[in-house]
Formats: sequence, C-alpha cells, structure tokens
Amino acid sequence: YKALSEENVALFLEKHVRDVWDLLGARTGAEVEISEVGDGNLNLVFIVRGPKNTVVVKQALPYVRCVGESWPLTLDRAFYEAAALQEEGRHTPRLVPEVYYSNRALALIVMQFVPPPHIILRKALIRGDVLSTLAADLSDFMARNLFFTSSFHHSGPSKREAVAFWSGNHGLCALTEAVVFTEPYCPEVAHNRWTSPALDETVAQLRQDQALKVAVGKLKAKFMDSTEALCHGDLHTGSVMVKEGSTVVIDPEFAFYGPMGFECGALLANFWLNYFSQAGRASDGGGRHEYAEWVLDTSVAIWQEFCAKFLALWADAATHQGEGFKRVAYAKPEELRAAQEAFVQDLLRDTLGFAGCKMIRRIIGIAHVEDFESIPDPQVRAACEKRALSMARTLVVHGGEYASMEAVAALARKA
Ligand code: ADP
Ligand code: SR1
Ligand code: MG
Ligand code: MG
Ligand code: MG
Repeated sequence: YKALSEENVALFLEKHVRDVWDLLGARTGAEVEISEVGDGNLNLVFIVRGPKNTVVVKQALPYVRCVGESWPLTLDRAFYEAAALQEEGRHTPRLVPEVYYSNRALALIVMQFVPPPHIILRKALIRGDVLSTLAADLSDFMARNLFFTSSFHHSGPSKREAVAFWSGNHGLCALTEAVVFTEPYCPEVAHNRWTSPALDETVAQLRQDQALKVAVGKLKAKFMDSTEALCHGDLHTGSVMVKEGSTVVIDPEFAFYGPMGFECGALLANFWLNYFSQAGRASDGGGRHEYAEWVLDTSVAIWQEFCAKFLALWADAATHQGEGFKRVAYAKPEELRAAQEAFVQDLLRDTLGFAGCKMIRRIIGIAHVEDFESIPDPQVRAACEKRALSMARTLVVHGGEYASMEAVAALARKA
C-alpha cells in the first residue's frame, strides 16, 4: 500500500489499469488532468479527466482523514466499498456508479464519474433545489437493495454466507458504534463538539437523560446484533449526488448486514436535519418555510414509496423467493396483509429510533453537517439545533408510539 497523489495517479493508471487508460483516451500523462476533491471525512478522491472520458479514483487512507493519523482505520473498507457498489449495481444499476477496477492491497477503486451538474444532495438541499424524481429514486434504492439482500430473497444458507462475508467490514461498524451510539453521551470524549455555550445546558440534560440512554443502548444492540439486510451503512445526504431527474448513491464503504431501520433512519434523519436548518437561512429573511415543507414532504414520500415498493416485491412470487416469511405459510391474502402490517410497524419504530440517534450525533458528536454549520450566527444555529434535538429525543424514546410518517412530520412541525 502507498497513498497516491495528484502527481502519480495518471502514471499508475497508464502502467497498471490499461482498460481505464484506454477509456480516458490519453496518449501521455500530460493529456490527463487530475484534481483531488475529497470533501468527505475519510478518503482521497481524485477526478481524472482525459481527452475522451473522466473517471474517479478513490483511495482509502489508513486513518480517519478528518482527524489524522492518531485515529487508525482499516484500509480494507475500500474492498467492501467496491463489493457494495457491485452488489447495489445488480439491483439498482441506474442509481450507482459503475466500478471499473478495484485493488484490495492499494485500497483503491476506479469508478464512473458522476458529471456536473450533479451535486451532492446535502448541498442541493442547502441551496433550495426541488428535485422531481428524488423520492422515487431513493425509495427505489432502499427498497430494492434491502429486499434483494434480505431473507425475503435469500435462502437460509446463502443469507448466512452473505452475513459472514460482510461481517469482515467490522472496522467500519466499530466506528459507527463509537461515534453514533456511545461518544455523544460521554463527557470525557474530547472530540465531541456543539454550539457552545448556547447548547451547553441541552447537552448536559441529554447526557443525564436515563430514558434516552436506555433507548439508545437498545438501538445500539440492534445495530450490532440484527442482520436483516445489506445496508449502505452511511446513507446520509452527503452520500447522494443529484441533478434534476437523476440520483446517484455513492460511498458505501460502511456496508454491513444490519437492521433495515438503520438505513431508512439515516436517510430520513438527514432530511430532518436539513428541515430544521431552513429556519436559520438568512438569505431570504430568516427562513424558507415553503422549501422546508418540500423537504419534509419529500421525507414522508420516500418512506411511503419505500414501503409500497418493498411490500410489492414481497407480494410478488417472482421476487419473494426466500426463506423469510416463506410464501407457503402465508397463502391467504389476509395472512400476508397481517404479516406486512406487522413488518412495517416494526420497521417504522426502528427507523424513527435510528433517525433520532443519527440526528443527535450530528449535533453533539464529532462529525457535524453543513446544513447547520453554514448558519453563521451561533444563536440562530443553536435555536435550529435545539428543535432538531427535541424531535430526535422523542423519536428515540417514543418512536414506537407513531403509527404513520405523517404523524412524524406533524411532530417535526411542532418541535
Ligand atoms: P468519503 O468516503 O471520504 O466521504 P466520498 O465517496 O463521499 O468520500 O467522496 C467525496 C467527494 O468526492 C463527494 O462528496 C463527491 O463530491 C466526490 N465524488 C465521489 N465519488 C464521485 C463520483 N463517482 N463522481 C463524481 N464525484 C464523486
Ligand atoms: C469520525 S466520524 C466520520 C463520519 O464520516 C462518515 O461519513 C461517517 O458518517 C462517519 O460516522
Ligand atoms: Mg462521503
Ligand atoms: Mg450505474
Ligand atoms: Mg465515506
């Protein structure tokens, strides 16, 4: 392993990855333009532009990039990211970049470039873009990938083999176990941060909140012990690239077999963080009420379309071929309906609980979100963050009391 740099990426491709070199259409390295654009927390990302085509080279570093070498992190995440992109590519090819090449020893992936005007969804939501296919695309991504990697599609043995394979990505699961479920509640963790002093009292209260900590502990156990489906594992709005009419999900290095609610909850949490940040946007006089409503409505639509698509895959004998809720045992329509209703109710509870955990960690843990960080006035930012924390606590502690996502949207409006 050696980390690549802008200086030697072209030479590496020319010498070792001839297919990609041919795709770029360059005769010499001088015809290739390289820029390192990694804006995530963990990895190097090079955009490599040739005369004919552009590709992306992503390489893991042996540590957490946003912290430095003091926090080592397994290089093997790149191997799992490539495998996850390929698995997702089987179920939702339109929604993920194609992998052209991967190299486990170098922790490196060469993949399809998602071209402008695609931008990161988080930035689009901050800018105020309305995207007409976003809910349809993201619900497709979750429904198809979660369904086809779960026991609804797998036989017992093949499901267990899949769980065994993906269990190798435990280093990234350990990171999530720490930064999402443990550290935000520990005063001694120095890299936690929040809008201080405005939120000091709120943070102190959260850390003494016994009901909250018990509920978070139960969700952490579910994160560690449940193996329902292959989750992307880091499905926030920074892992989605969009332009009007097109959605591409990137960055599945945290892929693991886990509870489906973790996947749904991560995505919805980031829509709700954006929703609460809209009131703090100074650009149009201290709030974009109408746009915030679109963000909230989109989160509800994602959930509803996800449920409809997942349940349709389950109802169809052509796709529901697995061991889970084996068809033969639910032959009567009312039996299938009862099983589906119970499944959705459990998933809604998990989704809300995990969403609450994800919202809390983005406000008082190590890694924050641009939605709030771009609000310059700390008092205004803290007021938005407080509303988000209030909703998050309700979701974690009382998530099981909600019967529909519309009721959750009403909670957000009231928070
Ligand atoms: P990290 O794992 O460090 O978060 P990401 O995979 O999220 O890295 O990539 C960081 C940034 O690089 C993204 O926010 C995006 O701007 C850019 N990027 C990553 N993959 C692609 C791609 N396939 N096409 C275009 N840009 C990409
Ligand atoms: C050190 S925590 C870094 C965070 O960035 C990644 O994208 C994951 O969300 C992780 O929790
Ligand atoms: Mg990323
Ligand atoms: Mg594709
Ligand atoms: Mg990443």
